[in-house]
Amino acid sequence: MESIPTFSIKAEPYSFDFIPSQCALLIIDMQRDFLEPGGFGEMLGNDVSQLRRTIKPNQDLLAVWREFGLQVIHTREGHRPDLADLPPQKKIRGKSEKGIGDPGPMGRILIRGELGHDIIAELYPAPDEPVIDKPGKGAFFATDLHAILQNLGITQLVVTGVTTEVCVNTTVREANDRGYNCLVLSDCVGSYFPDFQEWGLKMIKAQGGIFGWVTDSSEILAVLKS
Ligand code: C5J
Repeated sequence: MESIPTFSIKAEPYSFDFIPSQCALLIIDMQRDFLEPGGFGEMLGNDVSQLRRTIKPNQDLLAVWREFGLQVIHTREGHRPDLADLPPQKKIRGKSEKGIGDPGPMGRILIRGELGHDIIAELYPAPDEPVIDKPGKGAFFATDLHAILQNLGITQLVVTGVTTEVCVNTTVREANDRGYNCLVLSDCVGSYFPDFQEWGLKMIKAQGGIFGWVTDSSEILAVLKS
């Protein structure tokens, strides 16, 4: 029987067995409203520079990933224009003056089809890269992500995007429960809050990798380029 090419990547809590043919790069919610100055995230008082530092490492990784013809999948958090998939409690939580569905700086806030909901130009999906529109924080809830991964024969995910403690952590936990091995890249995920960034990563790799592995993009790029 032919063996499947597997490469060891330095990671925490121990090395990750990277199988390129069974691995997808999952880029979470790199949307204008979360990352761009003047967007919804900044309107809420968040420091978008904490997220913007992830753009360049994601771009570099994506370029190499595409060069090797490996699988890429993007996600976007957002809702139907008629708000039928928006839980009322998600709409009112936070008690902010403007919330999901209201007119925002880049169109209706977190509504599919609006400018602010779309992915930033620097990481814009290629036509053959699936984009998962998710109504929740986790990319598996109420989406066809699991079916797509199964059809592609994917068993492991390299996870990047924003925000570390919210949509990245929720997705990694959902993936873990569905049997996927997740490698999270610390320089390619971001939080508005530096301590949540630190603890969000610690929670993934704690207890022998209870939800997955953590490394940075230089480790995987070194293997891909070697
Ligand atoms: C948030 C996300 N933070 N993509 N969304 O509401 O993490």
